Amino acid sequence: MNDSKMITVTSPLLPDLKEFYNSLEKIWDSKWLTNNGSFHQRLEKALAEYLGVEYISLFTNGTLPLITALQALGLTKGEVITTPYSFVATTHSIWWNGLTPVFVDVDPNTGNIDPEKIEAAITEDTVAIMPVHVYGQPCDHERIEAIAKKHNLKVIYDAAHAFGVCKNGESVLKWGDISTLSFHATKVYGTIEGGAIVCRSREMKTKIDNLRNFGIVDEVSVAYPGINGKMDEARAAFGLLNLKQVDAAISKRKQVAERYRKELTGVDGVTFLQEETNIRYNYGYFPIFVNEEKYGISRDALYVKLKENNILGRRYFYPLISTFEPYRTYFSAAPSNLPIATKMAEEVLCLPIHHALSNEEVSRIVDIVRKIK
Ligand code: T4K
Repeated sequence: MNDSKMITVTSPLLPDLKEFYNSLEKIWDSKWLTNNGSFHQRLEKALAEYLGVEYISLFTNGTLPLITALQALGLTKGEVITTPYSFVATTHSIWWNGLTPVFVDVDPNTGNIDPEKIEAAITEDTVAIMPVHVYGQPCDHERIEAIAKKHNLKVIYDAAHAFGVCKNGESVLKWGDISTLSFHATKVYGTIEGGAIVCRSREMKTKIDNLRNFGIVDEVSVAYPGINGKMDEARAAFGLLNLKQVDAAISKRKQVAERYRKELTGVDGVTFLQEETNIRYNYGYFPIFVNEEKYGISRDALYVKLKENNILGRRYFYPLISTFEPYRTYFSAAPSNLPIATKMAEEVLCLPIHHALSNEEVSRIVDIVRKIK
């Protein structure tokens, strides 16, 4: 291990401490700490505006929105088609609702569920599709939603990585029946822990807001077996301050991504996902794919080499969800059913990317990947 400064895959976006302290003073003065307080209300409004969506409900993390989305759509029995190439929370949310996850392989160009393969996985028990905009790469929503319409299925997008992502000027959060977000500290935009649901109607938002608060409708009625998913005032205040600097953070991330693309193009055995000009990305992740035969060493060997140089890349998303203990015996989890996802998981390495990464740090990373050091 050398003694250079540690570089992590991401770094949290932190508001100015004095400004955060001022917000905390206001919360202290008001003595209103949670349960739809004024900071919470302001953040919901500000986020709806920033993201260009009409109905958004804040949550205490990005996993409860997934669980609650399925509840809100009344899905309590059957199969949900999903991707194995994601963070494990995606599939867990299906399991937590007593539903059966059905894994479908991904498209090698995006890492997202391959619409081409969805129909073959539909049975009479299928009730929904849960795709993920992995790394903030928009899914092929037109084809996914055409299939959903034909088979009368709900579509819930796990948009945990897609904060602010737009295609042809439209927020990807407007797609499907429901989209969910994560505001975890490791994300482009964070509230320490946090998340949200974006839905399509006032009625649905009311239902989601009730589900988020134990299913309570008013002082004397509980309509659903809801959960406690509420975001507190301190985190809402943190989120309001971060909203002021998220555009600058995305610009910095974009510069890092552009340098990686420029300086790693042509490295034999290293590829990355292609960008499209009609998409506004958030540069939350920079995955590279290492072909051992062409690159000369394996992805894991490169991962270790970076680590020895105090650079902590992450193998998002390895291992595949379908290989984890709770899911590996499912019929659809067979590696033969998921060859592309299996290959991507074996080759992927997410390089550090965040707003605070210096040019010198990017050079250190690039030099190692290019085998200059
Ligand atoms: N759906 C998808 C597609 C998701 O990717 C996620 C979460 C969810 C749903 C669920 O959303 P949440 O319920 O989490 O809101 C991280 C995050 O914990 C997780 O939010 C995220 N996806 C997943 C992809 O990554 P780890 O285990 O990789 O995080 P950790 O603690 O190793 O942190 C990575 C690096 O970030 C560290 O090396 C240093 C840096 N870091 C991290 C934290 C927590 C900091 O500098 N400061 C920090 O406070 O899971």
